[in-house]
Amino acid sequence: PPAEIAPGAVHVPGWLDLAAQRRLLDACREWAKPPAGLRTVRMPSGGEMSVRTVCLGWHWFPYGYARTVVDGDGAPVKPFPQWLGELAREAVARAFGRQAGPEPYDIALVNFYDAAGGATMGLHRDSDEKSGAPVVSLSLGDACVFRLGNSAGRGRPWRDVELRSGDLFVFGGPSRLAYHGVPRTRPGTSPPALGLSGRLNVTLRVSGL
Ligand code: MD3
Ligand code: FE
Repeated sequence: PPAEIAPGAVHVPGWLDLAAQRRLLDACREWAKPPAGLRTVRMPSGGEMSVRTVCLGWHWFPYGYARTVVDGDGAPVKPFPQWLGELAREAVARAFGRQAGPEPYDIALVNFYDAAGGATMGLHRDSDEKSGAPVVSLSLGDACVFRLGNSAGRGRPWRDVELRSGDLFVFGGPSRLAYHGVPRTRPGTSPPALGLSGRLNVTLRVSGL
């Protein structure tokens, strides 16, 4: 059942069945291929993110959105498929019990957490979108500890939630600008039938651009 973890932040465990997880994983494997495929993001500070990322619809770079891979191979970003937009609207309806607003979902960011490399994501806010529409998150593969903080800063209070393969999380309202991150994954917990080593997270967003 959906659980409201914080105002506007709703967790729906096991929303995607195994067949739906497989379809999404197969699509991610296609999207990962070059050009405009999976890449390592370099921060302005010079450090590299430990997750690897592929973008659809709009290319995210620190810190903004572009139509080409401005900090990589320069290729046009892959298109955002209509079925992902429909999936996002179904996700919002399931989590919030009401229809999503009129703005079309037009960005997908796929993050790959390597099991062996111990990939994590530090606490941050997603503030490069011009729209306040809810962010939809879908998890595949290894479980992880997801940390949901507050919108004032990186400190407490926060809540740690275990995210597993097939889980849906939607972040809207007061949680849209909350700090959040992934302090650890749990290597070896991916469902064997899925055929994925490591963790994938797909976020669906409205650019407002
Ligand atoms: C809360 N991804 O891509 S998903 C990200 O699991 C990101 O890869 C994490 O943070 C991951 O930016 C966490 C959950 C998530 C995504 C977007 C949010 C939580 C959010 C936006 C606003 C508030
Ligand atoms: Fe984020």
